[in-house]
Order: sequence, then structure tokens, then C-alpha cells
Amino acid sequence: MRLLFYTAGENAASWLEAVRRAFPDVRIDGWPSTFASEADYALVWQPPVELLRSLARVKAIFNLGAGVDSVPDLSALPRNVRLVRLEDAGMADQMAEYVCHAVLRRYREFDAYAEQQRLAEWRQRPRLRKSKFTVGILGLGVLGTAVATALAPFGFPLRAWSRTQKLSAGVETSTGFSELDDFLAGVRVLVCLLPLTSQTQGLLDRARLSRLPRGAYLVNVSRGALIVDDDLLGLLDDDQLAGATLDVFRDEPLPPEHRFWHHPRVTLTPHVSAVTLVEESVAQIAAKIHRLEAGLPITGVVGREHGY
Ligand code: NDP
Ligand code: OXD
Repeated sequence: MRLLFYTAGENAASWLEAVRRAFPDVRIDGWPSTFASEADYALVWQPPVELLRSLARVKAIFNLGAGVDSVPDLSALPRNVRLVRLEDAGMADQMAEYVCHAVLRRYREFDAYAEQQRLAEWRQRPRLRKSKFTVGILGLGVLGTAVATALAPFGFPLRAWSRTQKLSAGVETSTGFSELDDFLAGVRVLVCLLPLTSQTQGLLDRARLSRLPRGAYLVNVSRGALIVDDDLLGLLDDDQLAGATLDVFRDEPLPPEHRFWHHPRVTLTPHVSAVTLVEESVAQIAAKIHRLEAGLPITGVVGREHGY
């Protein structure tokens, strides 16, 4: 067996070390490589398109992340080659922590109390009614489900939107673009956990975000390009939206001149809501390669027609 490894990320050395530990007897090469055309499996993050084109007989390409928008031109990959993404691999817990924090911060008005402290103002704000504090999750996949499960014990009404119909205890579910406007109406905190695809790019524009009730709050933890930045900023400036917690951006790193950096209603983090864990990810990929070698099916294969 031959493996090709490539990452455009920063910690290439620790990935390669973990891959070598998981496959002690296998030839592993980086890219550009003379044997790319003979590699059986490729493990990649943000690969150049030339790398993908050079994989003449690869059986599967493993994306070192959950989102496969980092793989350029899915349609250029041969149909018989599976593209496999990470499923959880230690990210679900992190995502649940991050989103619960953001939702509770908003519900318990910690930002408002921080402002009161700045003004030395002692004032107890009226409790918000939990039964009216609906949290809406866009995307009820691996991470969206983990977030819904983590939020459930707090007792917020939960709803989620996905492409295909889902049944999820305690979560009101809806499906498809025809149900999106109704889904958004009444959501007090909107959590975005959709993959970036041709269908979801720019989904949250002024029209859609305006379906949320006045004073709603946005948490985007999937991909920045789902949001039309200027539309979001306009709605924050107009007091239509109360605020946003943003972990992901159209351009990363977020350019220093971007208004998000200093907007009083934006809380931002540098794409850390759920970081990819090297050991867990390599273990998951190794287990899948062993299954494929044994002729067994695997999960996490990307559906090319839907782009995720
Ligand atoms: P999944 O593929 O498991 O879930 C995606 C969900 O989105 C599914 O419920 C799917 O619907 C839904 N969906 C996709 N397209 C549409 C559409 N057109 N209309 C309605 N619903 C749609 O992905 P994960 O939960 O593992 O990850 C989600 C995203 O989170 C990743 O793609 C990545 O971009 C991002 N991410 C961000 C991280 C960070 O640190 N900020 C870390 C890891 C991931 P259905 O269930 O019907 O298929
Ligand atoms: C991912 C990410 O997609 O880290 O895994 O954003």
C-alpha cells in the first residue's frame, strides 16, 4: 500500500508523524511526489488541483477536515474515487461547548451586564422567557446533532433545518428551501452548521436574515461564505439583529480592515470552535483504510452531487 500525504495547514510535521505511527510499514510520501500516480490513498487538506489530477489509481482521498469545500473542483475527481471527510473525530464535543457558551451568553445577557459593569450600573435585567427563546440550527448533521443534544438539557425550544427529512427527539425539524422562511421566523439564536456548497453559498443574505425576529442573534461556526457580510453588518447597524458570534469568515485570516473586527455587536474567534485533532483524525482515517482494504463499507463518503 502507498499513501500520499499533503496539508496546506501549519502543523504538517505532527500530522505526518501521526500518519507514520498509524501506518508503520507503509510507504508514505509528500507531494509533489514521483509516486503520486501509484498512491492507493491520499490524505489531504486544501490540496492543489494538480495533486488531485496526478492521483491516477487512488482508491480514496481522505480530507483532513469535516468540510470538503477545501477540496478544489470536486467534479474533476474521477467518479470511482471516494472522497471521505472527517466525522466528528473529537470536533463534536468542542462544537457543542462553543455553541452552548454563545447561546447561554446571549440568553443570560452577559454582554449587557459587561456593559453595565463598564458604566458601574447596578441593575437587574428582567429574565428572558425560556419558552420563547427558540434556538434554530441550520444543518442537523454530525455537528448540528451534537449541538442539539448538548443544548437540550437547558430547555430551550429547539428547531433544525436540513436538506433531507430528519427525526430528532425534542427538535422540531424542517427541510428544504420551501420551509426555510418559516423556520427562521421565531428563531432567537440562529446557529449555522451547514457545509459550504453551491446551494448554501451566500444563503444568509439580508432577505433571509430579516426573517429572524428583531433582536435575534447569529452564531456562525461552519463557513464564512454562507453569510453576506455587508448584509449582516447592515442588520446589526440597524438594530434588527442584536449581535453575532462569528468563528469563520469568507477570507481567513480575517483582513485587519474588516469591520467585523471592531463592531461592538460582533464577538469573533479565529476558526477555533472545533479544531481538527491530529491523533483522533488519523485514527479514524486508519480505521477506514483498514475497512476498505478488507472490502468493507465506510461512512463519511462525500456525495458529489450535493457537495458535502
Ligand atoms: P454534515 O455533513 O454531517 O452535516 C451537514 C448538515 O447540513 C446536514 O444536516 C445536511 O442535511 C445539511 N445541509 C447540507 N446542505 C443543505 C442544504 N442545501 N439545505 C439544507 N440543509 C443542508 O457536516 P458536519 O456536521 O460534520 O459539519 C458541518 C460543517 O461544519 C462542515 O461542512 C464545516 O464547514 C463546518 N466545520 C467547522 C469547524 C470549525 O472549526 N469552525 C470544524 C468542523 C466543521 P442532510 O442531513 O439532509 O444531509
Ligand atoms: C473542518 C474545519 O472543516 O476545521 O474540519 O473547519
